[in-house]
Amino acid sequence: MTRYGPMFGPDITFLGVPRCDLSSLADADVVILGAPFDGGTSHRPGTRFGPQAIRQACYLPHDGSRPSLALRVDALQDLRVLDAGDVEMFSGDAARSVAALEDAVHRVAAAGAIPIVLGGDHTIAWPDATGVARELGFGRVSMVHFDAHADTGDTEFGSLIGHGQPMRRLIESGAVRGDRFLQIGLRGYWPGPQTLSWMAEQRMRSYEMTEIVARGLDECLTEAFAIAVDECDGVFLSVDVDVVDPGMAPGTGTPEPGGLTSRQLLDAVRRCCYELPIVGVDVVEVSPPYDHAEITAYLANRVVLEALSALARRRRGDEWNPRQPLLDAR
Ligand SMILES: [Mn+2]
Repeated sequence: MTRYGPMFGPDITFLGVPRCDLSSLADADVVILGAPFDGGTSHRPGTRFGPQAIRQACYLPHDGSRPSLALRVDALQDLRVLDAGDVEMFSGDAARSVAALEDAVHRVAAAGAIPIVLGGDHTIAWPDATGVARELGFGRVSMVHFDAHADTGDTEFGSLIGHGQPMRRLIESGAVRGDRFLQIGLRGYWPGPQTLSWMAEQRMRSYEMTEIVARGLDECLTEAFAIAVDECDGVFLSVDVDVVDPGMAPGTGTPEPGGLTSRQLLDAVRRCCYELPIVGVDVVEVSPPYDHAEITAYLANRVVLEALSALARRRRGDEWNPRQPLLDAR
């Protein structure tokens, strides 16, 4: 099998990391996949252009090197990070698109590498986490899900496939246990009582922004992490960029005021990938046509880098001290 090309735009890789195809992943630690899909959006589209925007949004050379000042690792060098290009996802055929993505993610997981999927609308979390669970076992992978919205709707416009429904599909199929589903950053005016009752029946744990503000994000994360690792072998991290306040992430399809700051999201992603046994990541809902000054694309690029850097630091094995000064003569 040859490498996926770019579905749209020039054939670039994430910050210049080496290309790969899915038939030769033997030495890969992390494989980046593009999921250029917006056929599941309920409102503003544009996320089909997300993967390319996330790959390129950076002011430094695309040289496959990014030394993290905070974590003292160069994830793109310390880990074998490869970019497989974009899975072909025709937004007019959601069923075929999600099947193709699930197979691609499964191939990465079966090779022992961590898939990092660049969305795409949030529909893709369903095939992403399913593809990993097919390898590690249904019910063996928990979910940490950053989002303004629960994404647990039953149907939308009469369809089971869409960006408001992936989390319900994952729980219904048994890929992810409802009681190992941790949602961070919910707010606003959706869903209604019926869906909330269904979520309660599944014993999902959802941290609404008011609780996060009252208790502090760190305390909520610590509590969520303990649930995520209980009786599970790995954790899937799904980051919907709309968890961040639209003032700091305007380029998205369903903006909801009053979210996390970009700093909070970056720190939270770092904690997830440093403290948890992460087996897959997706970063979704970046819609470049609605972005301004690439604010949202830059944030998503840094979310991916923060995840990679924390994975590299976790793999190095020595303890990380967040209070250590940058310029330490020792
Ligand atoms: Mn979402």
